[in-house]
Amino acid sequence: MPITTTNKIWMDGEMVNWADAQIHVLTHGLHYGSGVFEGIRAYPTDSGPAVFRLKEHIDRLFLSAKILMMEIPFSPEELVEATKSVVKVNELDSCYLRPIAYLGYGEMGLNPLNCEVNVAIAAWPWGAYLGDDGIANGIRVKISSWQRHDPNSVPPAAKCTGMYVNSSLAKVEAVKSGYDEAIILSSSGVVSECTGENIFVYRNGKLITPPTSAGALEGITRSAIMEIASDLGVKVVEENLLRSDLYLSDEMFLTGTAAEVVPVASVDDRKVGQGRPGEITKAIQSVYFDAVRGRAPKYKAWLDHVI
Ligand code: PPE
Repeated sequence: MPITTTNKIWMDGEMVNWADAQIHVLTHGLHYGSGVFEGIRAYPTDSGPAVFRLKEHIDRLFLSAKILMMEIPFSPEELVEATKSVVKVNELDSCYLRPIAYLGYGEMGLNPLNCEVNVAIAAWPWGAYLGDDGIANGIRVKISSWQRHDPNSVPPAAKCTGMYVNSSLAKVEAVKSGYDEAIILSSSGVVSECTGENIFVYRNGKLITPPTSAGALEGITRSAIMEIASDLGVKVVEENLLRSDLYLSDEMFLTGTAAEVVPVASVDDRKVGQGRPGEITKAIQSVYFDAVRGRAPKYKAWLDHVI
């Protein structure tokens, strides 16, 4: 998907023109994957654009940085304000936002402790990550031959740039094989997550999502969906899933900031339920889309208005 450019990018405290938001080729993060990032969405509401769960995303950025022993030279409050200012200055009604903190230029080698930490926040319009048809009718997924990295090699709780080589390998394999998305198993063989989404399965009257110990990111959409599902009276549990649990599920969907809530129509060519989005999935999806657009009073606290 070619990126749609906007006007300004926030870099280390200043608004910079999109085309001038450049870094040196010897930036540490480029060579060693030493960056942490977030993906956030802003949606149109009746009272102007609002950012979904902004504080939670910025807090997670700081938790990722803590794991990497990276000192972000701004406070969470400053980055919350900076993120909102990027939406405002670019006059965006809805957009995807990408805050990133990375080890900068000046030192090379694997001891990063003397590197400076740079921070940038970009915004651009981004449509349905897995396609409009995927959101409406469901996608085809495949179990990847690539495993999620073991928590003692790269901790999945740190949303760090280097970690995404694993996700890209799995995504490319799935797409080249004619599927929309990959499901990644942990090194112990249980279901972890997708390349950039958490997984939910509905089976035997309950909604199940893998625990973080299976290598799943503690997704912010995941936690919103768990709350929405409970409020709808659906039983929600965190439990390990085997690949056969996916084959036998009645319904299945993926969640993520970029992907939003996407039904799964088949796994490894086995239909999920009737091969169409199920009733529970559709109900949850509908409340989610209302919540992000400020149409669900119960979840107003998740929105941070920009103006
Ligand atoms: N798992 C992974 C590995 C992941 O990258 C994401 C977000 C999630 C789960 C869902 O987390 P949350 O967004 O908090 O619900 N993936 C981001 C990156 C996508 C990209 O292509 O870049 C995102 O959705 O913004």
